[in-house]
Amino acid sequence: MFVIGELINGMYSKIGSAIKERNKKAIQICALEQITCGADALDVNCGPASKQPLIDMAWLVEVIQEVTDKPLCLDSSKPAVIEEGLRVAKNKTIINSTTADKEKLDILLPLAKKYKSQLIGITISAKGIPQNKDQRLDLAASIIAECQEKGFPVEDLYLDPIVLPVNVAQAQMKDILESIAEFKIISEPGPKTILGLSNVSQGVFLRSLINRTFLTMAVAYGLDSAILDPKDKELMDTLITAELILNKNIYCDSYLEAYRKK
Ligand code: THG
Repeated sequence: MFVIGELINGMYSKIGSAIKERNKKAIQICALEQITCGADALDVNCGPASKQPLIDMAWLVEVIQEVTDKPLCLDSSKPAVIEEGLRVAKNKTIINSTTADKEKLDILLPLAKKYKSQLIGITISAKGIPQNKDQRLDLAASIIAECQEKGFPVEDLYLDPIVLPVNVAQAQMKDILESIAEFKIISEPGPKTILGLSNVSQGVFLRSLINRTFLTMAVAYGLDSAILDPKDKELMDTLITAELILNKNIYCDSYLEAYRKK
């Protein structure tokens, strides 16, 4: 599982103020802590309250890459903000994200090619959030078709079925899980799959339990990558154990420890 740490997000009040006050240390500590806990890459999102998102994104990328060369997942709904991140990034990048809308793909696919970035496609369109698996598959197929048309390698595409909070969309959880398996067989070669795990428990009690249960199920459906809180130790232990059971890492008595040292 390719783990993307979610904590550098202006949505968290501590990070929001660190961005505003240009508190470089706080961002760098947050980056390094997530990596120590097992993050393979870091999501970078200046948050909904940012008044100068282009400048904030460039600052975040520069500050983070002073302390790590892990890939950066540039998270914004505004293509100009993503481009600013791509422009200053020395590390590998993942664009987070394009929707299935042609206008968005027309901007972000050429950018991904120009900067040799990977790309996350979320199965959402101007028509709104999908309500079932068929709608998710239709949107996924149109993103893949657009990649093929524009010569962007589908292996560098991550498709995201869009996870909704379980208390608002309980009846859709099974569709979301099945979408993960079905996205991968739309094309040959197929895309990778990803999701924003913490969405599932937003506004819900027992968040950590819900997160780790959902992640375990998603792993069984073949999930490749997740944006999550790597500082949640029980979540990371559950992930490593789920992968052990699916024969994705070698068994030994001290497998948790062995995996962390890898
Ligand atoms: N897909 C993709 N990218 C994404 C998401 C996704 N990026 C953003 C988000 N979803 C993933 N990241 C988070 C980060 C934080 C939370 C949820 C998802 C979260 N935050 C607390 C809350 O809202 O309750 C904030 C608490 C606080 O303020 O301290 O839950 O789905 N491609």
